[in-house]
Amino acid sequence: MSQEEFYKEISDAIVSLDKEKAIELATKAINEDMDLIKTIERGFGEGIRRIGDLWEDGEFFLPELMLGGTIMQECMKILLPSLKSSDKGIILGRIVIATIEGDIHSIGKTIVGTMLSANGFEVYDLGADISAETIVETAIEKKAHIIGVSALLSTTMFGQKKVIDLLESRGIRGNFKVILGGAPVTPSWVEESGADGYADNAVEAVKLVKHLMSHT
Ligand code: B12
Repeated sequence: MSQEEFYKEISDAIVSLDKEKAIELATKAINEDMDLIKTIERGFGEGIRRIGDLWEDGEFFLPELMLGGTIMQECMKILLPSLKSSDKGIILGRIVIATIEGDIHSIGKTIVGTMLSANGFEVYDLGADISAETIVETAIEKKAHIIGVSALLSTTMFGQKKVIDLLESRGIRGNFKVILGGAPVTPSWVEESGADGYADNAVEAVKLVKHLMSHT
């Protein structure tokens, strides 16, 4: 079976909400030493996004969206620890990452955090539904170089700007680079919100953070 067929099989297992099959394929990817980041993005990520589209088109309902999210998280529990194990123990920078208040989408943010940690960054993942105040307080406390804020809803996206506004009102905007991510985030939103950059997948997020670190 080609790699593409394998990714398609994973994506189909997620869309069919076939938990057993999805877990079997995640385990296979580990056992056969496959490219885990591609497996996540092109297999699992693709499948869960198809579920989102089906939900938007009215073909899937909330229970299916929720079940898809749960299966995805189960599979990430299998895959993400193996990404982490490639950590080489060199700290390239400190990052505080969270999904903004009012938003419980955590899967993409967790993948980005794990990839950054696997690439030598010290990552403080605060979880989802986190206030701008908590994010800023933690960044100060941990002496972070970078703050990553995720938002998956077009409504909560505005909360990303709250983090930047808060840093500005405290006179500490220059101490941190702020990066954004999540499906609704666009280059024009990054500009409008005053953030330092955004990435639409975990591989790009690592490149972005490395680039920003070289300019701190
Ligand atoms: C799974 C899912 C859920 C799960 C979340 C489970 C969990 N623990 O995360 C559940 C079922 C809980 C859920 C709930 C809801 N959801 Co939902 N959900 C999704 C879905 C299908 C997939 C999201 C996902 O995990 N994608 C896979 C990951 C790998 O991709 P990602 O999140 O985009 O992350 C990547 C990049 O964006 C980037 N990235 C992400 N974060 C960051 C951060 C930084 C700093 C950087 C640099 C990069 C970065 O890198 C990641 C890795 O590649 C999306 C559809 C979609 N197309 O996004 C809808 C979607 C986001 N949901 C939607 C909605 C409306 C809801 C609900 C409001 C539904 C409801 N009526 O209750 C609730 C929201 C509740 C709340 N208050 O938050 C809409 C949002 C519409 C909008 N534009 O506002 C979407 C787009 C579905 C749709 N097509 O309409 N959802």
